[in-house]
Amino acid sequence: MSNQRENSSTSSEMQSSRRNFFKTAAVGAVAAASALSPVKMRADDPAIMEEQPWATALGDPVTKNRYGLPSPYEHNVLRRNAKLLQSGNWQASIAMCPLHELYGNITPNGLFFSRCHGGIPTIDPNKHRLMIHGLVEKPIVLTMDELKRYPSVSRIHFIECPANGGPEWRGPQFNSLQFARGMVSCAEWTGVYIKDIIKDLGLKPNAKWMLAEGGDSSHMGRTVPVDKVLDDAMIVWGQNGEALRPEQGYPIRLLLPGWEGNLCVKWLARLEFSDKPWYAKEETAKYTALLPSGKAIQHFYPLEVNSVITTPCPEKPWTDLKKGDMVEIQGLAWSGQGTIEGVDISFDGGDNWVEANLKGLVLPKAWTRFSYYYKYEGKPLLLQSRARDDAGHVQPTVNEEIAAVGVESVYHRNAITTWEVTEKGEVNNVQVR
Ligand SMILES: Nc1nc2c(c(=O)[nH]1)N[C@H]1C(S)=C(S)[C@@H](COP(=O)(O)O)O[C@H]1N2
Ligand SMILES: [Mo]
Repeated sequence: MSNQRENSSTSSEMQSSRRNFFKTAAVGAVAAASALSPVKMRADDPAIMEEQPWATALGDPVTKNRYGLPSPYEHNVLRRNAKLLQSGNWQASIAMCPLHELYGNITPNGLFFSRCHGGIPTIDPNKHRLMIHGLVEKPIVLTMDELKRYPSVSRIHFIECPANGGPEWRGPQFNSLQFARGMVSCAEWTGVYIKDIIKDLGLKPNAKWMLAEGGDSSHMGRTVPVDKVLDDAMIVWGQNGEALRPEQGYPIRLLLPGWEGNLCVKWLARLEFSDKPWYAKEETAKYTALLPSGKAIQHFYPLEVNSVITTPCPEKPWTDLKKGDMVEIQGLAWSGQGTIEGVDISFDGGDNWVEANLKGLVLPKAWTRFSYYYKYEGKPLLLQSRARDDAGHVQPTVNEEIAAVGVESVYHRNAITTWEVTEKGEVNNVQVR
């Protein structure tokens, strides 16, 4: 009944009901019940007292966008590219995810970070094949339709480039969340577990490694231990309910949940099983961690527990807040080695900690959103988040991380990030050791 009344009410009825609301509402009671303090009853606000143009004329036809687009008012919500991270040209480059503009735990496909070594190919799925060969009993070449006949699963996982945060080993380089931390995103992936394909093909006992190769100009040959492949590696074709985007590897990519993003070979064309890691045989690239001793850790695949506060951040400061305002601190936490168990927040650069709430889904090897309701006091802060996972890992301080691995490595940086909040509410990327 009440729905029907709403639907049939005329705009003048609606306007008069708004006026009545201002006559009868007990301002004090509303303010007390609200998280916003104090609420201003904007009886003189034309945005509520007058009809807006979009309420008095028909809108666009439903056929306007066959594939929908965000509101034009969201035009600033974009992936962005940093010169510092550009390796020669914009084909071998990276588009960073605007972490500060996201809600929940899923990255919309148009904003998913994208790292490419040879540009984004436009692959005709009818001409794309997946070859699986090497130390298998029955080598096979699959069309995309054949691949999709395997029983599919959908799983939510983040992908992170191990170079995320890599420019900042010696100190902050970007006064920006997007540029400092935007090489990570999270999606629901649909595809098939490789172990289910392997059941058909039969793996030879001496198969210890799998080479994955892409169909793009960089081929991105990567080699991974077979244990991981038989655990949870997937070949995926779906991303958040639609086909993979070209930037993410259309028509198919390899997904190694929780492991370095570079291993998740896009535009996947070939899997070859072998008794040796490929870089022992050829010059196939690999990512390693260079230690202060000059030695390097060679096998370094799973990503560590990590987190960052997304509001506030340099792009979303607290300059509009007044003393006493309640405000939600939010951020994202993830671990390649398990499920996020908790996130602590510090306001004083790590001396004291309070526990944040985990919001929404809390899944293994997936983004987990955390939240803390805070009364803004207009004083300077050193704001930090510290995530813990169920494998017992805790994010290190900058000093702890440097003591363990030095500063020569580009990859796997997961030390605690610090946002300096000034008296005016501006937010800066600083380093607290
Ligand atoms: N074929 C191919 N696969 C690739 C790459 C590439 O350039 N070519 N880049 C890799 C790197 S370094 C990363 S971090 C991830 C990034 O995945 P995304 O672009 O979907 O974010 O893809 C990996 N897979
Ligand atoms: Mo990467």
